[in-house]
Amino acid sequence: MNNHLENLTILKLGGSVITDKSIQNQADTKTIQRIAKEISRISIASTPLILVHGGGSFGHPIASLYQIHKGLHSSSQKIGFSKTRSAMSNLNKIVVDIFLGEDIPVVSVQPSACTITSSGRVKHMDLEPTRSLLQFGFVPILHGDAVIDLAQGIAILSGDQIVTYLAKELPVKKVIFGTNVDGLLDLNKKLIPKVNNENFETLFMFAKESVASDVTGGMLGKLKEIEPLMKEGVETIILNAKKPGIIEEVLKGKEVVGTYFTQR
Ligand code: IP8
Repeated sequence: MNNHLENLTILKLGGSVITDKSIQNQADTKTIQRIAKEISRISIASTPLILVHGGGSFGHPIASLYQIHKGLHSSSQKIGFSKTRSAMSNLNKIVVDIFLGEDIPVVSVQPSACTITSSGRVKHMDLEPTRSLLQFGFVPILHGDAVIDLAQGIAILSGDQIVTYLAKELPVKKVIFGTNVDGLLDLNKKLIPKVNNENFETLFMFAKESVASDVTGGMLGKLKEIEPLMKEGVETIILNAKKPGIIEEVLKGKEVVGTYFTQR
């Protein structure tokens, strides 16, 4: 891996950021546009970037309807698997086109075409295309997806799990989870600004599974993915990507409002 990847950063854009979760298949194009503009002001040469996005109102309702995350139990789920896969490509196309409009050299890497899971966890993901794209200065863009699973036939691979996997396999310095809340909130809805190995365990009680249509577990699922990142020493931040300017600031290394996860 080249030295110029030393600042490699992963930005996950949650489905709650880029879609309107109350209307099926409705992208929040204004927010995507604003975030794309903010990223266009960053030097990809000095801050190489991988983008990952969630499913929001494209992936989750259809996955939930056909219970794709529970595995293949009836042949009537097959059309649901294909529809979920297709919905994610539709959302990805919207995101990609908006980023291209801001001259950001994004290239889609379709997770279902390069990943196999077993019981919902990544067993193999071909990272060569992503690695090469980074080396040539592109911005790979991946997303949560419907994938083939060795143990249960089919599964939903969350964008959050993709982030954790990439951060384990690539020399990732920083991971940013863009959500529609300021970070992890305590029981009084107050932001928890700093988390480390010492207070991590107690946090699970604050994180609830999000509304029924989120088949990958919302904030709780996210915390489970963040735990190994924190232990590996990858700086991880949950922030509110709906806030204008915050993505640009965090990518420029400024301290922003959010929850920061560090080893100590
Ligand atoms: O929104 C799930 O990805 P996530 C994608 O990152 C699908 O959990 C297909 C529901």
